[in-house]
Amino acid sequence: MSDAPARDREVVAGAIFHGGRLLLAQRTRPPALAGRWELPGGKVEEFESPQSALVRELREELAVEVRCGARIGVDVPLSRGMVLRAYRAELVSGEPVALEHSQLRWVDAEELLSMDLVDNDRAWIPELLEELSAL
Ligand code: DCP
Repeated sequence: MSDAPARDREVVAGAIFHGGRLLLAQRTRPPALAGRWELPGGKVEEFESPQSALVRELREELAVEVRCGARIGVDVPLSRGMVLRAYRAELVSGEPVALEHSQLRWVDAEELLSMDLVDNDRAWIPELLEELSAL
């Protein structure tokens, strides 16, 4: 974990769409979030771009190579001045594996609505649903 102050730091999350489905990942930590589902991602390091951070995080967490695409959905304020932002992530190579999550699931629009998403990620449901309905 970095010692840099958290203020103004960004957390990035990737929306990977494939075959009409969206990839969700089930968190293992912290205890308050364990078992709940999210778009995979993590903190942007100091001197790192959000795009590079997303590529790095998805490589570390899912063992895939992605290309970072456009923003999707609203900025979600986190504690300590941090902000959470979702980006489209296009799979370039590899099949996602849960290296840091307890499991992964490809969901369609109906399944997305039934998943126990972390509260922050619920902010993106309208755009995610719109994309899934258009696929
Ligand atoms: N977060 C979220 N929704 C996501 C991804 C992250 O609400 N789709 C939140 C959970 C945490 C914060 O953002 O409060 C940071 O996420 P992670 O713990 O996944 O990030 P890192 O793994 O980079 O953090 P660290 O290595 O510092 O534990």
